[in-house]
Parts: sequence; C-alpha cells; structure tokens
Amino acid sequence: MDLIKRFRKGDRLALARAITLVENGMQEGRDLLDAVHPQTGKARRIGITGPPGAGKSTLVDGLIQSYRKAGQSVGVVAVDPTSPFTGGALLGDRIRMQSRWADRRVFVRSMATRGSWGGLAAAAADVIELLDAFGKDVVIAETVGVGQSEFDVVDAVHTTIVVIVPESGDSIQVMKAGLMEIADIFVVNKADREGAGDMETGLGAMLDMRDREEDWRPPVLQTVATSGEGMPTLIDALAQHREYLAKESRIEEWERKAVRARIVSLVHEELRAGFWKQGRQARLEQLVGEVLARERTPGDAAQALFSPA
Ligand SMILES: Nc1nc2c(ncn2[C@@H]2O[C@H](COP(=O)(O)OP(=O)(O)OP(=O)(O)O)[C@@H](O)[C@H]2O)c(=O)[nH]1
Ligand SMILES: [Mg+2]
Repeated sequence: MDLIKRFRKGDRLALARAITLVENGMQEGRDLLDAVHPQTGKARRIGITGPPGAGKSTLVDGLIQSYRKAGQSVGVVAVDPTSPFTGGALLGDRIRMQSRWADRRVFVRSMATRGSWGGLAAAAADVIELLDAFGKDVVIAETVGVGQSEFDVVDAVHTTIVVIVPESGDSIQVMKAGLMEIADIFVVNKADREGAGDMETGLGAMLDMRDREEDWRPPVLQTVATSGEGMPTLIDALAQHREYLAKESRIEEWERKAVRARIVSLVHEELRAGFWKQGRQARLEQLVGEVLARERTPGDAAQALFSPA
C-alpha cells in the first residue's frame, strides 16, 4: 500500500517514514507534504525553546503527560542544532520521551542538524505539518535557543514557551538574547535552585517596561520540571494564550503571517540553491583570491558573481 494511504490510515510507521523523507529533503517527502496539506491546521502548536540543558525535554515530558491525561494525542519534534556535541543528550531525549512510546497516541521524533540552521528550522516546520496532518491534537517543538535564520521554528507555532534557569544570568541578558520578542510564556525552570525568584522579578520588571500596545503580557512562571512542580500553572497559561489567540481573529492573522514566512523562506532557499549551482562555487574561490590580493573588494566580488564570468 502506498505511503500516503498508510499515513492517512494512521499508520505510525508511515508517519516515521514520511518524516525521514522530509528530513532528508527527498522529493517524495515534498509530494507527501503537498498531498496532506488540506488536513493541516487543526493541531495546537506549542514551541519550547531556551539554552542547552535548561530542562526543555523534561518540561516536554510533563506536557505530554498532562495532555495525555486530558485525552489528547501528542506529537513532539525535538530539534538539536548542536547535536555533534550533545549527541548524548539527544539520545537521552529519545529514551526519556519515548518511554511513552508504549502509548500509541504519543509520537516523538528527534532531528539533528543538517546543513544550515535555516534548513533545519524549515525541515522542523515541515515535520510539525506532518504531525498536524497525521491528526495529533497537540504538536510540541523543542529547539535550543533562537535561530539566526529568517525562518524560525517560532514562526510555525502558536505559542512559544521560553525556558530559562536561575543561572541564565539576569533579565538584561535574556533581553539581549532576543528572547523577550519571541516569548509568549516565560518559564524559570530549576526553581529548586537559588535565584529563581530574582529571575522572575527581573523578567517581570523588564516586561512591564516594554511600551508595547499588545494586550498579551507574557506570564513568568517558575517550574521544577523534574518534580512536576508548576506544571499545572504552565498548562493553565497555555490554555489562556490559546483563548487569547482565539479572539479577534488573531489565529487567522497568525496563520497568514506563518504561511507568508514559509513561502518567502522557500523562495529564498530555491534562489540560493539555484545561484550556487551554476559553477559559481569555483568562481567564488577565484574571487576570494583576488580579494586577498587586494585586487577587488568583497562587494565588487559579490557583484562579479552575478555577472557571467
Ligand atoms: N535541579 C533541577 N534539575 C532539572 C530540572 N529540570 C531538568 N533538570 C535536569 O537538567 C538536565 C537537563 O534537562 P533536559 O530536560 O535534558 O534539558 P534540555 O533543555 O532538554 O537540554 P538540551 O535538549 O540538551 O538542550 C537533566 O539532568 C534534568 O534532569 C529542575 O527543575 N531542577
Ligand atoms: Mg532536550
């Protein structure tokens, strides 16, 4: 039976296969994404991001449990852009989160870096689409930090949880890292450690100082992911943000923005790939030499790449 049929029947192996195809950038994967696109747009999409080791996976584990108790099916994609170095952690993720594999309504998948960040974020967004189309009620994406690319996993989720720990420095550093802009909910995890209260207060003050006209002020919560402390409050905050989005056609605006970002990133990807295909890689090396010899400026070299040699 063909893959799309099996996927539509809810065959988990077909889902796993589909994700692999998408992850590897296979045409078959793209075809499948196209075929299932009409079935997307139903899942509740949650992003969870923050520095390495902040406790994201442990929190995701808690979220899985909570949503499963509420009778909802859950799909998780965990993205690890630094996996060559933290491969162990990734494996740990798999083992920990997939301990719920026995539960057929939970699907967890880890993805490692392939090529550029932009490519990985886009691939992760495609996996979110697949999990959505597969019929998962809740789709959670775990990522480390914020991507530098124009398209980020954050663009593909409704609600972004930013996880920090008491050791993350102070609220000014959090602001510098660009986390203020993307957070819908702040979680100060490892609240069993010293400094969680200070972090919460500092973040709260920082959020109050923003002169934004938005009517959603990201709540700052404390959790101890390992014990489940604070989890009900987090689930509550997620529900509130969902309610907020449901009002005044915010969801529609969000979707429009998400789809636009995705199309633009696909166009840019295509342009980039096409540009470097046409023997320009070799020409680039030549030009590097010329710039080093002070025969050209970098700007001049870039222009030269646009005109045929
Ligand atoms: N003390 C304490 N330890 C925690 C807490 N939450 C998680 N940890 C521990 O912190 C370590 C990292 O947790 P993970 O959930 O793997 O963190 P992560 O953010 O997913 O890590 P990466 O995916 O590698 O970036 C583990 O040893 C956890 O047991 C907490 O609330 N308190
Ligand atoms: Mg993790």
